[in-house]
Amino acid sequence: MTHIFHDGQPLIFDGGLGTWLQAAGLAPGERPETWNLTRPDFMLETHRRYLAAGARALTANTFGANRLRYPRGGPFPLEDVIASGIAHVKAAGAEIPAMDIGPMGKLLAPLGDLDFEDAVALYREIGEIGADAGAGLFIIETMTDPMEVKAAVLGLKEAAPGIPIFACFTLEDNGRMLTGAAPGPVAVMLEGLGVAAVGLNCGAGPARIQAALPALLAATSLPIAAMPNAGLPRLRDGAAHYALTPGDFAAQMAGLYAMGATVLGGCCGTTPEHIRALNDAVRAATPPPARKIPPPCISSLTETVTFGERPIIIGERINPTGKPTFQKHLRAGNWDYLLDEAVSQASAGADILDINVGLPGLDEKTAMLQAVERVQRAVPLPLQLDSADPAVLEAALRRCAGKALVNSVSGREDSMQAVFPLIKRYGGMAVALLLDENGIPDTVEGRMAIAERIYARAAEHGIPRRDILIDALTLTASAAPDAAAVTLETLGRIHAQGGLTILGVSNVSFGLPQRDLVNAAFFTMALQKGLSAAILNPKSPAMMGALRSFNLLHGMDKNCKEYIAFAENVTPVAQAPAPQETPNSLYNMVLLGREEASLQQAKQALGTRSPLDIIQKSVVPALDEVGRRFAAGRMFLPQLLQCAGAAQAALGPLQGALRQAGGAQKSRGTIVLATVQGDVHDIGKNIVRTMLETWHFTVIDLGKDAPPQAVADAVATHEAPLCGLSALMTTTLPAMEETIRLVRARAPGCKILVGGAVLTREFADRIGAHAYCPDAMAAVRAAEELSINDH
Ligand code: B1M
Repeated sequence: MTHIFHDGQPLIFDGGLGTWLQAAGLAPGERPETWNLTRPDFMLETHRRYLAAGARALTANTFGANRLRYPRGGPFPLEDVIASGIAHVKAAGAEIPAMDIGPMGKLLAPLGDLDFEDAVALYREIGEIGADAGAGLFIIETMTDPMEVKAAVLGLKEAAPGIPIFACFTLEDNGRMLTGAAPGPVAVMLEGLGVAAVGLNCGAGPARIQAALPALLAATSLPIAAMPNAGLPRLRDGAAHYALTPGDFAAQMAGLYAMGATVLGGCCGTTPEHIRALNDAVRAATPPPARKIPPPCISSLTETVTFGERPIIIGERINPTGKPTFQKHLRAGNWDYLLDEAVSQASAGADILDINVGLPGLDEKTAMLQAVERVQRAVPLPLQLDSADPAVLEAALRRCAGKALVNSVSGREDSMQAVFPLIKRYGGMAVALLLDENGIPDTVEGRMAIAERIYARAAEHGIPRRDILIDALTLTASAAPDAAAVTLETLGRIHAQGGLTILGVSNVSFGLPQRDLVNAAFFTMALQKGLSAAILNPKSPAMMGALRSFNLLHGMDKNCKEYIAFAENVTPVAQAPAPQETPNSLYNMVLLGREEASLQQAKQALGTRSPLDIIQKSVVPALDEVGRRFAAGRMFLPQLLQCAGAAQAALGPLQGALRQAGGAQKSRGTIVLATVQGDVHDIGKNIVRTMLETWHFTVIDLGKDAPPQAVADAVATHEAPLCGLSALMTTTLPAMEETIRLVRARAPGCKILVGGAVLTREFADRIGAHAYCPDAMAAVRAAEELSINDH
């Protein structure tokens, strides 16, 4: 990386390209990257101006160049667009010719329909083209979903492992990414994935980046990039104007440099003049203070867990070994059971959750992927991925949202050869068991020798000691009375050498009565020897009592706050956050995101209540509460998705019952129904569909995110007298207006019904709808009235 970073020097990038091209006459709808082919002289001149302004790295005009936007057989071949873009920055004399890589423009599943591995393949393809064309650096920019950044990094690494990657993302007003992810934990994940720099770009300007910078600087030792817009855009004469002059921009950027951002450039609205001023200001500034190396850590997308500061608790309960009920639910695909374990361990104080789904006869890889995806949606904690099969570990590491703990590697050569490359490729910390081809040594010396071998082999794979947690192995005390002493002595020695340690505690008491008593004593002894992390049942009051007491006695619990809070709430099984209504009601199950339980509750409720009553009084209020918690920042997108899944599970039997009640009858007319473009909310629209079908309308359902033209075409093709549109977000109301405009132009006789939480009657009137429907029943009444009036 020496050719990219000059010691102690800031690395200056260029500024905005998209806005620069717009100012030069890029037409609405015209793809900026096509100018690489149609306006090569202009592009060359642009890059030269940025070079003259002091940029060492020039970004090729390739931000949106991907297969989704440049399909095969189109007028501009993707290969040519990218290759010419990179050729221009090279011809302009770039010291670092960087290939610019933006989001695919489609949301990843489950929010959108782009599969994670398909996204990896799309990025791999452009990485290969870029590498062939001579890119010296990949810069990923303007990402809003951390999983898309992960897909991009994996794809680019697979395409060209030798080309360094910078990964930049954009924050919302609340300082988080669109999906609720926080910058620090995301940076931890990206450092684990092996990028060369992380940072922030685009957004509202340098001030927004300044607010997030301390969290980034504390989370990673990587160079930090800051490439903001020239402030907020204001619309003047139909064009965007950016608030910051070159001088203002440069002054604010010098402030970011002083804080520690050393990769600097501009995004929308910045020009060669902004970069010149930035270059001058930064060169005149005092270099930032030396960075601190953050402690070893893993992360989810919202939380970071560090090792070596205080004991860390890893919940052991998601593991079917010896648990017949868990095994039964796992085989039946009843994920609620597993999610209950996840939530209850989190609320009992676990810092990390172990996930093990190995069961004879079960497809472990598929089950692991399901478990990982579901657990990380339900709880914000980082994960410990636990499998004896490296292929299962690899699949889980690809999908894991964050940087995981990998359980486990041992001193066996085959284990180290299989697991260390995975940790290097995907990031992670390792649980390393002190056993080898000859089994578990009886002596401390024997175990220490394996530890040294593990450290050495890890280093050969580029994994430092600090990323390894040594497990000195807990044996059963009743069978081997001296074993606990050997384990504790080994643990103490590793700790004395500055190494991190971990133990699965419960095995020590196997075969004894009142196991928790022995476990808690052993755990306390291990803590005293310097144990960094324990895998145990956090729902056991004895174990958590031992931990809280230990922390208190070691001065790690200011004012005894944690101990007192724990002591006040000692219950055998910690409860998940308490929702309202009676325990287990449908409302609660939707609020907790339990799919299977919601389904069962809905079926049960049908015994005593009408389907419509259940929808209106239980499902919709639960989703409203979810919406309130989301708006208040108490729930994030993964939980929102989980709750939406539970609501949909409940709606299955309810909609079935509604249809049955309707019976068979001749159609009362055709209605084209859709959620408008840009909007993926379809729960309400689906209820409206069922209700209309129940009342014997024929529904042509165009689904969600429906382009205005597609709706107008469907109305015309089916000669539909009615059209129903749903929109749930303020940002998608313009799409509703546009759809109505097209439908009315195409089929003037068609009557349009609209609904969705953000709509008002006034707005519906203003955009030319014929009926505003606050709920699904209103949609039926409106459809009846409008078709009668039509006749
Ligand atoms: Co999101 N979401 N969501 N969301 N989501 C809202 C709508 C939000 C209000 C939450 C909040 O912040 N409080 C907010 C919008 C804010 C705004 O613009 N004012 C929001 C946001 C911001 C987002 C994202 C941008 C979050 C993000 O990514 N950061 C993202 C958007 C992605 C996109 O669309 N491009 C997003 C994503 C999602 C999920 C995918 C996770 C999920 C949707 C899953 C799905 O639908 N398949 C989801 C959910 C579940 C919600 C809430 C919690 C619930 C929506 C719902 O299903 N309600 C919602 C908060 C809320 O509304 N309280 C929220 C129940 C449903 C039965 O009601 O759809 O209103 P509703 O339908 C009713 C009536 O309105 C009427 O009849 C229905 C039945 O009575 N009706 C019609 C609806 N359409 C009709 C059409 C008709 C007639 C009647 O004629 C044709």
